[in-house]
Amino acid sequence: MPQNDTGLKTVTKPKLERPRLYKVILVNDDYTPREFVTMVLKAVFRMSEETGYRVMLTAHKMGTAVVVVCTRDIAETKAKEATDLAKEAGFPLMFTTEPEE
Ligand code: TYC
Repeated sequence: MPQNDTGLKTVTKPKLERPRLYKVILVNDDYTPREFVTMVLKAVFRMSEETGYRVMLTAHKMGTAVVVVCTRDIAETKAKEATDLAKEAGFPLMFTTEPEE
């Protein structure tokens, strides 16, 4: 056991950091129909009609809305899945991710 000049033994406790969490962000645009945005929120993020509509409306009014907070891996997968669904349907709808402070 190492000793410092106090003569006391020093014990180092390994500190495990919590994994950083990421936000999935819904971005407003002028072209994607409201119903389509709500449908994607229901399909990809398992939201109810009411919650999906409310989140869609928040992005529509504020420019962006936080959809969910989760691990980086899940956030990136879901954001891509949702953005790809829109792309396939010919809409510019975008979901992005960013780390939580
Ligand atoms: N602004 C779109 C419209 O008026 C609807 C919309 C809402 C699009 C939210 C994207 O993230 C969005 N048709």
